[in-house]
Formats: sequence, structure tokens, C-alpha cells
Amino acid sequence: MRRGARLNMTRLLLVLPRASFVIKGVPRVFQPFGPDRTVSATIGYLAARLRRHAEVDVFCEDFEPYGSLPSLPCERYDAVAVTANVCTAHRAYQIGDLFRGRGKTVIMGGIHPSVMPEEALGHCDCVVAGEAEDLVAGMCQDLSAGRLARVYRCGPKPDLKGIFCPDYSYFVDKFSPYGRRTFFLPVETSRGCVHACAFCSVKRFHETTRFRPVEEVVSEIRELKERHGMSLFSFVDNDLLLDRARTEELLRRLVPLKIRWGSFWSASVAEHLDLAGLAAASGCVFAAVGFESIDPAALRFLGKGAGRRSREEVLDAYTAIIAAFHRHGITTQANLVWVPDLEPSIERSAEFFHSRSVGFLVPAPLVPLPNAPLYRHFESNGMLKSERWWLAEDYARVVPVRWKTLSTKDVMNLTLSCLEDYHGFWRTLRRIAAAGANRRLRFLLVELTSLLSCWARRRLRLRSLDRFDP
Ligand code: B12
Ligand code: SF4
Repeated sequence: MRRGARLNMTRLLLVLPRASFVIKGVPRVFQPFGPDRTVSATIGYLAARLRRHAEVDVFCEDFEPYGSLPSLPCERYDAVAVTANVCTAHRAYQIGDLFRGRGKTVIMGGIHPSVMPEEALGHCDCVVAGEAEDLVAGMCQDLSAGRLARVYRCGPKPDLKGIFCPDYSYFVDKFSPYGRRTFFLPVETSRGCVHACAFCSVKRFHETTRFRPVEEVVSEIRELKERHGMSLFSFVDNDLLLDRARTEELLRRLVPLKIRWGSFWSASVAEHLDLAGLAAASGCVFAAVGFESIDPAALRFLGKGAGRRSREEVLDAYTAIIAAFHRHGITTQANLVWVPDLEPSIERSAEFFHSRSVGFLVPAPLVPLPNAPLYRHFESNGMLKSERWWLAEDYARVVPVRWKTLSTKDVMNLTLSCLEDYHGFWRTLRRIAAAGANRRLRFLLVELTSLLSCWARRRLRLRSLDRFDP
């Protein structure tokens, strides 16, 4: 925990609830990209902003000894501020109840309390709904004057010019038995998204698409590099290619910084593959692409633009994307979504990405996020197992949609088998052998870490499959 320096100010404890993805009992070396190694952009940007108005200590559950939050002395804080998304909501509510039980004021913010404020207010005293930049000053003032409102709602979207450089000192100071805990520092360059995927809640949260001035992004990276001596970054934009001209400008300005970075891209990068070379020159080493599926019907259902094409066109476009990134030494990750009852298995898509030597595969059964169009679709068709499925004990094991063709156990079993097969020993070896010399070393590292994570997941599966409802 990091102590803020100034006294006689409002004192806040800023909490990032634990995610259910750290598998208890499995050594952390098998979980190389677990949440206890992922620096939270939310905490970093929020801490920097809040520290202008309050004394702030940060507590991220996954970075602290397991179960240590309840015994934390909280007398010195005026309030406990908790961030939550759909996956941490359940734990955030437990934390809210815990501190309220001790007579503390609890404030919640983040995408989940923003889209479900009434639900969140059952576990806290105040919800900061939406982007917080223009709200926290008033909120802190009201808190110290004892007139905290129940809801602070973001009106006009904040100007992204002048966002404060994130404060990652809490994370960077953390060490584990395996050395420095954090791998990369997240930087936000835009908000919102131009796409309209039917399972996603981002559009409702951000409403518009806005960009930070490139100049400010560049000086932020410089400052973080200098401050922490780290040169590995991740851009936490929903899609780094929301506006071609702006992305090009950003990439050009990154070249002299000599950093390495990764980010999310949507499959619409297929129209701009000439940027792959510039991306590599600017330090891009990792591209996570939301391919979701190779099946046009599934893509249409998900509201993905690529679904307007024939299967051959989809395969050609995906092949071209992967080839362009690989040609420039950029490791790729394919994010897949398995649509209920439309595809017999997720295996066919996985096979395709294996044949194209994609290093990471992230397969998942479709999860309709609260307030997203597909949530309402499944709700009105009586296909949701529970309206508030995110309140289940363990998010990682929840399949919220009732499938007609498969039991929940089979869906989870097949998804995990797909992941395990993909990152099995021989397949891994085959992909490493197929990788060009320009990315073999990096690829080797990626593949080996995937292999380790997979062993960890196998342990999770062995212990948890029996607990799925049929
Ligand atoms: C980057 C990212 C990740 C990264 C995180 C990397 C990192 N270093 O932080 C990775 C890849 C690990 C990841 C994983 C997951 N993610 Co994600 N991720 C994002 C993404 C693209 C950006 C989040 C971010 O950092 N934004 C920048 C910060 C500054 O903004 P912010 O968090 O919104 O915070 C602002 C306000 O909300 C507010 N605020 C936030 N908290 C609080 C608290 C208080 C007290 C106050 C006052 C204000 C406040 O202040 C901030 C400044 O305005 C978002 C999409 C999005 N645009 O939100 C999805 C998103 C958050 N992810 C999502 C999901 C579902 C997941 C996963 C569950 C996916 C999965 N199946 O594995 C996991 C969960 C991991 C976890 N433990 O939380 C969903 C959540 C949906 C929902 N309704 O909650 C989102 C919205 C994407 C989507 N398609 O809908 N993710
Ligand atoms: S899933 Fe990603 S690409 Fe699709 S709308 Fe949401 S943020 Fe945009």
C-alpha cells in the first residue's frame, strides 16, 4: 500500500478488488499474466486525478497477501473508493458491505457501477457514474463537507486534453519472488469505439469516440519511462485504429521513443495493413486482434463488420492480417467468442489460427455484458440463466447463457480443451518451428508462457468442472 503525502486533506483508500482469475494453489510462475502482474490503468489514472484533491492510498487485492483486506485498519480513511467492472462486481460488493459494516463511507465507480448504479447503491453510499475526470473534485469537496450525493453522473464527456500522467508507483514498487512484478505500463490514447459489437457495453459507457492529443500521449510515455525505467507499454484503447490518420501520426511520433508496446486491434485493420511496418518500427511487438470467429454467421450475430463477407473473404482477410503482423515480427493473439448454438465447436476457428501460427489464443463462450444489445436479446428469449449472472461467486466459471445444443459443462469443457490443445507441447513446437527468424525468439517466449498458463488452467479445470451446473 502506498501512503499519500499530504495531511489535513480528505483521506481515501482506493481499492481494486481481486479478480477471480488468479488460481489459488497454483504457483504464480504458471500464471505469468495473472492479475497480480497486470498494472491497472484505471487505478493509475484515477490515483493521479484523486491525489489533486485527496490523500490516497492504493490497495489492489491481487497484489497483496491473499485475504488481507478485511484486516486492514481503516480508521484513518474518510471513505473507501472501489472500482468495479463486470468481472469484479461481486467482490466489489463484498468489499462495500465489509467497510460499510465498519461504519465507513463507500464510493464506487467504473463501468459496472456506471451501468448498474441502483444495484451498486445496495453496497455503497455513492456511485460516480461514467468518466470521472470532471466529477472527482466536486465529489471530494462534498465528502469533506459531509454532503456526499448518492450519484455523481458524468454530463458532457470530459475533454481528454490535459489528462494527468498516471501514477503507477504502487505497482512498480511491488516485487515478487520472481523479480519485478509488473511487465508493462498501460497508457490510454483514446476513449470509446467506432464499432458496435452486440455483446459489448463500451458504446453505452463512452457514447462518443475521443482522442488524446498525440503530443500529450508522447510526453506521458516519456515521463513514465523516465520515472520507472521501463520501456514496455500497453495501449488500453479499445482498438488502436479508430481513426487511420491519427493512428498513423501516433505511430510516427512513437518511433524515436524506442519503446516496445502491445495493443488491441479490431479486424478492420485488414483495410490498413500498410501500417504494420510503421507499427513495428514504432515498437509494436504484440497485437491482440478481436477476430472472434471465422464463421460469417457468428460474426453477423456478434455485430462484427467482417460478417458481411463470405467465408472465403473472411479467411483471406484474417490470413492477410496475421501475415502482415508476422512479417514485421509482431506476435499475434486471436480473441475468439463462441456463439451459443451457432457453431458446433470453437475448434474450427482455433484450427485456422493454429495453421497461421498465431501465438496466443483466447477462446471464450459468449458473455452478454449488462446493458449490451445481446444481453437484451438473450433476456427476452429466456436464455439467461440468471438476470444478474455477474453476482455469481466465481466469474471465471460462469456461462450465463443457456445453450440449446450443449450443457454448460460441455461448453466449458470444450472451450478449455480447445485452449489446452492449442497450447499443447507438440503444437507449440510446430508453431515455433514455423515462425520466421524475425520473431522466433520473441515467439518462443510467448509460446512458452502460454504453455505455462495452460498447465495452470488445466489444474483449474480438474478442480472445478464438477461444480458447473448442467
Ligand atoms: C485494457 C482493458 C483490459 C486489460 C486490462 C489491462 C490494464 N492494464 O488495465 C485486460 C486485457 C487485462 C482486460 C481484461 C478483462 N477485461 Co477488459 N478492458 C480493457 C479496456 C479496453 C480499457 C480499460 C481501461 O483501462 N480504461 C482506462 C481507464 C482510465 O478507464 P476506466 O477504467 O473506465 O476508469 C475511468 C472511469 O470509469 C472512472 N472510474 C473507474 N473506477 C472508478 C472508481 C471510483 C471510485 C471513481 C470515483 C471513478 C472510477 O474513472 C476513470 C477515469 O475516468 C476496457 C474497455 C473500456 N473502454 O473501458 C475493457 C473492459 C473493461 N474489459 C472488459 C472485460 C469483460 C474484461 C474481462 C472480464 C475479459 C475476460 N473475459 O477475460 C477481463 C477482466 C480482467 C479484470 N480483472 O478486470 C469489459 C467490462 C464490461 C463491463 N460491463 O464491466 C470492458 C468494458 C470491455 C468491453 N468489451 O465491454 N481488460
Ligand atoms: S468489443 Fe471492442 S471493437 Fe467491439 S464495440 Fe466493443 S470495444 Fe469496440
